[in-house]
Amino acid sequence: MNSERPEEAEEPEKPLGRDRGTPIGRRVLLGTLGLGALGVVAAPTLQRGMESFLAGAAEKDPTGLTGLLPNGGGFRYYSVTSSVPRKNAQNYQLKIDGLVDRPTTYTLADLRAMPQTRMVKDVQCVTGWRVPGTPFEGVRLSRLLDAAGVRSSAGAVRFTCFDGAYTESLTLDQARRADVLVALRMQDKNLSHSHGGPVRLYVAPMYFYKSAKWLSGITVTEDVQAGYWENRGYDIDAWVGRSNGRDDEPTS
Ligand SMILES: Nc1nc2c(c(=O)[nH]1)N[C@H]1C(S)=C(S)[C@@H](COP(=O)(O)O)O[C@H]1N2
Ligand SMILES: [Mo]
Repeated sequence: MNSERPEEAEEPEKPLGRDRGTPIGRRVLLGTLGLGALGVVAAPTLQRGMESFLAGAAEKDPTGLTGLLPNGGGFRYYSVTSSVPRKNAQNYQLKIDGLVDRPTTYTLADLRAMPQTRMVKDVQCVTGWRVPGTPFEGVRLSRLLDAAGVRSSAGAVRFTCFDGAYTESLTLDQARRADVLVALRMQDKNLSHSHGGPVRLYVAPMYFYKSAKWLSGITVTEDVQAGYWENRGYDIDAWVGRSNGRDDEPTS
């Protein structure tokens, strides 16, 4: 039987500003507004603290709904694991192996000493949010592949992360594009832990799930292997505007 007084009649939902189209439960809405007030109080002086607080909350929210909280830049923080170890210049390592002549392990200092490429493009997540004109800076992946000496039998590259769970991959042709970086900086700052620092992948022309955070391994392989989200339904060739049934404006 139908309830005579459905809850909605008493509590009409309000649209949530920049996320009008997102279906969002009342409890989450109220939580968001509460944190919004906190943000207004805390943001001017505690932006960094707020960022890590939000990142911590996001890490415990597999739905990604904490991404709707105000975060000063339009980004949402995603992690598929509940916690991620912190790495810095003292203990960070990036290992390149697989079908290469010269397997190599780079420190952060090694990567910083290489020629850096900076580009400014929109970021597009497959769930719909887009952040305009975001600077990324780092070493071209093609340079690292050339230095390692890719063997002729190779056809793809697989990426692993020190969160211990996330994976991605690209064909060798995609990986060698000039707009694919092993990024050390984002928004003209060293990559923060929440954004995948100290080093993340940046695949400018593809949906942001390709840009693996907390990058720790690059393995040259024969064939493309589906990554974490691709095993859960996302397209392997993730061109912005030409995949995942979406028609967003291309980013690169
Ligand atoms: N290691 C790792 N990388 C990741 C993810 C993740 O959960 N873990 N999420 C992906 C997705 S779906 C997006 S939209 C972006 C989010 O990046 P951000 O947290 O810096 O906004 O990271 C991508 N790379
Ligand atoms: Mo995403």
